[in-house]
Amino acid sequence: MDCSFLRCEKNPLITKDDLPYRANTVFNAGAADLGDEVVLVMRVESLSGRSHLIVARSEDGITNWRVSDRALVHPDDGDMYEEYGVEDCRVTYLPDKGVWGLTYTACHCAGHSIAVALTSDFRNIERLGLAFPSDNKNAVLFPRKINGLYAMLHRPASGGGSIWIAYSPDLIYWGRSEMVVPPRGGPWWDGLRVGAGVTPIETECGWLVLYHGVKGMVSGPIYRVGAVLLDRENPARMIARSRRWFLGPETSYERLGDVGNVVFPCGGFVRGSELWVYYGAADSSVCLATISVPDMLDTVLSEPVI
Ligand code: BMA
Repeated sequence: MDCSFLRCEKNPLITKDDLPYRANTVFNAGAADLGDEVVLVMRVESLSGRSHLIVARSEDGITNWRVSDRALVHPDDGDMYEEYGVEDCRVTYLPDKGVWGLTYTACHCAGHSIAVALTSDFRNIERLGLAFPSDNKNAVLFPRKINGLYAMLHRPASGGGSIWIAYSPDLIYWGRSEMVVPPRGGPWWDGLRVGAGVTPIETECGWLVLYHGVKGMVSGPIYRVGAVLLDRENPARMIARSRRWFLGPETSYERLGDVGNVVFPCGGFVRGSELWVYYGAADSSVCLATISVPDMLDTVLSEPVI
């Protein structure tokens, strides 16, 4: 079966020209579906070279984006672990708390760490601190507790480029670490390193998790999007993994930009049977692509774990 993402014909949805102030670029965005509007938490790289997080809202999730002129999280907010910038936010609704959990990369003079924060309105946040010391990126929270604990996928730099899982009773103290998805090595499209993207989607067959996979080329890395299926009650156990990618850089806006050949999924949600994924293209715009969840599940399930 040919199961691939369908790119939105309005792509790229948001570029730096849509911002209410001058900046270098806007890209990787977490997403929240509020029903009557879609909220994106986008990474904007300012002309200083550091990134901040800014909110955009649209009723249909495609057109008429209203971009805030005040950062949700900014390196000048006074947090010493964010003074080099904040990047690549993932957004997960936490039903037991009735708020949204944000995970983003906090950049500082000692590297990159995972910061965790809460918001109820996407206007103000409550910082919960760093989940792990550096170097660590690509964190996303599961949308419910598993066996009584919050769960988070993340990517420690010292883990060989693999996705790991950690658990917490309170979103502050994290432990019980296990490796979940290693890069496949060699010439594989996800051979060099991998990192989780969109909030895990609970299905009858397991947690469907999108991830970016990086292949190292002599000309530089190529970032593509694949999927794994994780056990519902023990998400450290991988049930299946896509052998091929579902989205790769093909269009001019994915091939060319500040960092070319990059599609980088951070945000998304399920509407009906469709998965909407907001992804950064070439570190220069925010784009949207959709895919059928049942078709994606069938494709991933037809493939053995490697
Ligand atoms: C990764 C992250 C992403 C970025 C990607 C490609 O390491 O920093 O924010 O989109 O590289 O440059």
